[in-house]
Amino acid sequence: MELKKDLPLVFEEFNEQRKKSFLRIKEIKDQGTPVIGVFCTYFPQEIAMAMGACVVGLCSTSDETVADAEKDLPKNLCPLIKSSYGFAKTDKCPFFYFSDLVVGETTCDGKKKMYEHLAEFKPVHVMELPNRQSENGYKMYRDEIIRFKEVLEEQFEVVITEDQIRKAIHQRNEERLALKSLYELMQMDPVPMKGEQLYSVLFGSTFRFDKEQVVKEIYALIDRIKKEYAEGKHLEKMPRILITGSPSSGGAMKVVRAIEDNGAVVVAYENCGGSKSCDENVDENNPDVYDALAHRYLNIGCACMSPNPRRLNLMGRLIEEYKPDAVVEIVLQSCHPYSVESGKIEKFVQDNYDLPYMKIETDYSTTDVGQINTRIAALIEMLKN
Ligand code: BJ8
Repeated sequence: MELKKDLPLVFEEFNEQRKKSFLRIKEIKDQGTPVIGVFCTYFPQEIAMAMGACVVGLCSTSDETVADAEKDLPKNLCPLIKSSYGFAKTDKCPFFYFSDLVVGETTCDGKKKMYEHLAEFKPVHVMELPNRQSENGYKMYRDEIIRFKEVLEEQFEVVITEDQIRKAIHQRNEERLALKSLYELMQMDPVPMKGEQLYSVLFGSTFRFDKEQVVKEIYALIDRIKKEYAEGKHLEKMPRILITGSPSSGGAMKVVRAIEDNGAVVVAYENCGGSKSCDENVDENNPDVYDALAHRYLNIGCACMSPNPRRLNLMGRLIEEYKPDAVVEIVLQSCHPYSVESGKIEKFVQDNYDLPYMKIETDYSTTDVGQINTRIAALIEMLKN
């Protein structure tokens, strides 16, 4: 990253990263590097990284291919699942196209069943994810991680050593630490950047394959932001919002835009893509790398876990650290795990922190932008008074 560039331009470049990587992935493939396509934050990336593979996120977030997906899948299915399947089926996503292996996890029912359709035209491996963070669950996921390593070894005719896994763990930890240091800047009041700008870096960095370089760029960005902040270059004081719920990338970012267009700022993302992805690192002191990975990943507080106390723990900590004035939950349509859990979340933030809570159920279309805008505007008006 050139330090001469204006900060908005740096954010814009991260924002464009997914598209830019469409070309890069072909080069990577042409060089003979295996490409592993993934769907979920529970995926232990370090195992694939240990054999030098390139890991790409396949969750699609536009409604462009939803109609194609609905020929095979029911209409009342979560848009993330339909969009992802639609891009795979129509060969419109280069990441799908170049993936040698697609890896899914047994998270929500919709995704699980979609993988069966996907396996008809793509090599798919599904990791069995326990639904409970119990001792048995951790043991089971540890075994499952080893099984996945063996699948890679067999398919790509390689040996993956524990030393290689340890190096990958360190590299991913460094990346998570850098991203966490960036989003922690939002604890400042007033904030140094918009929540949408922050998200462009969090999301864009997942499509950067030069991991060491991206870590350097993120720290350079943090230094720049701190320097400019000290010079008084920051946003005005405004109502602070914490986002939770289903992943908010792509089409669902309309909620974040509505918040920021109406004079508030998103200070924290509890959901995947934000703190769920970066909050915890893998324990590098654990001599059993598989156990360390199983604990780090199974600790994620996704609504697919039942019960799911870790989501509340993280949410409570974020509320204390980021001091939001309200919590907005994005629930993708037909996302039953987050929709059913939303009542608990509302009660948790109201009873423990006396914060207003708003649930927004949406998809990737633009049909509800006006309605979302009206509801968010009313919430922010209330916060300002
Ligand atoms: S760890 S949030 S990435 S499962 S939105 S497909 S849950 S019906 S994306 Fe997720 Fe992993 Fe959990 Fe994160 Fe199903 Fe809901 Fe759709 Fe979802």
